Amino acid sequence: MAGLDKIGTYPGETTKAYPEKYDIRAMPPQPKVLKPGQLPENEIRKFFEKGFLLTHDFFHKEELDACRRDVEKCVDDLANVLFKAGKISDLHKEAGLFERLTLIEREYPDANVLLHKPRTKHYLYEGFHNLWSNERLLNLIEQLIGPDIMGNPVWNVRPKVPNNESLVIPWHQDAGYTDNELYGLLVPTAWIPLLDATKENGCLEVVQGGHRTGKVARHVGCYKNTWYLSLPEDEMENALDVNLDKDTVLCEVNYGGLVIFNNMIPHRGLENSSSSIRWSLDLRWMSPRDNGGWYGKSGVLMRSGGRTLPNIDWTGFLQQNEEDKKKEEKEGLDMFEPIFTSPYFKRWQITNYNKHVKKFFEQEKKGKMDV
Ligand SMILES: O=C(O)CCC(=O)C(=O)O
Ligand SMILES: [Fe+2]
Repeated sequence: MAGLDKIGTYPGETTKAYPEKYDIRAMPPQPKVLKPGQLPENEIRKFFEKGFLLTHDFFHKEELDACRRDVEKCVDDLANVLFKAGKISDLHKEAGLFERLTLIEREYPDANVLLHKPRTKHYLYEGFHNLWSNERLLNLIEQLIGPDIMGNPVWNVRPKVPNNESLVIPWHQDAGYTDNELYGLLVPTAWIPLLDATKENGCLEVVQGGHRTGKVARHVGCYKNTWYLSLPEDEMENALDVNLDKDTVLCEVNYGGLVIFNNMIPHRGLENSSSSIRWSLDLRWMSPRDNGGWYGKSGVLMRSGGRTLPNIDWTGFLQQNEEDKKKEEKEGLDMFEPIFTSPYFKRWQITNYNKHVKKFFEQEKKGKMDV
């Protein structure tokens, strides 16, 4: 992890910079005739110049409605698991998608964390994988990374429950979460809200142009009571040559639209001060050439030579989660505890030892003693 390029005390730090992997030099040849879902070259250029693009009215209603139904299933799955374990006394079946988890959390605070933990993680239901490999969406991603496309193993269904501080995601670059070897690998993310995303309900904010130095700035862990890294504002301005007053862009986007951003651009998810849960999906892709992944986890091949595979190997892809489940069990971790741990905690300075960080290092110590 820490190579010769290491400059400071923390493995995530590096003097290497990869501007050419993210700026206009990285733009693949653009098609003369646009396929469905593809955008004109001047729009695509913006992705490389500003680090993100925002498109309204991209999806058909049925495509996202299927995801809403799938999120309902994920919440139902979670409610049933909690109910069977005696953690909640009411399934709140009558509540709608935008309220149910809030009601569950009144009885079981921070139940949302369980959607990210191995044994209670949201399932990759059909609506989700259909969206991830959606033909028009892959046509657009092809304009960013070329005709061979792999799904990156980092994907999330995110609830932003109103007024829950543990769901506020501070400024960060996604690359800050991955190994240094992946810093120069372009990973576009599609951030897709399942309702109109507004400033009030906690939409995204990005710092345009923050990718142009091609550097990962110094992150610190972990923000307040979350498991998220954060990028201090002065560090961001100094290291990434941005001016927050001028470069911050609020990304309000309606149901049907999406924001696509690269893994070097600083962004954050605002607090939800509305009364509805802000559900969203974040899906990522990479080129299979790059051989990237997530701490030993590989992606899922979706498109080769511009053609979507007739049988994407979702089963093989999901099999990888079985290892995580076994590991969680073997390590004696409580599957219901709303604590999330991850190897990226080791990569940066820890300035706030909250429950997530403490548990991680406790486990590390235990693991070393068991060897
Ligand atoms: O959904 C959010 O609030 C932030 C999401 C984010 O940081 C990401 O998808 O990379
Ligand atoms: Fe992010």
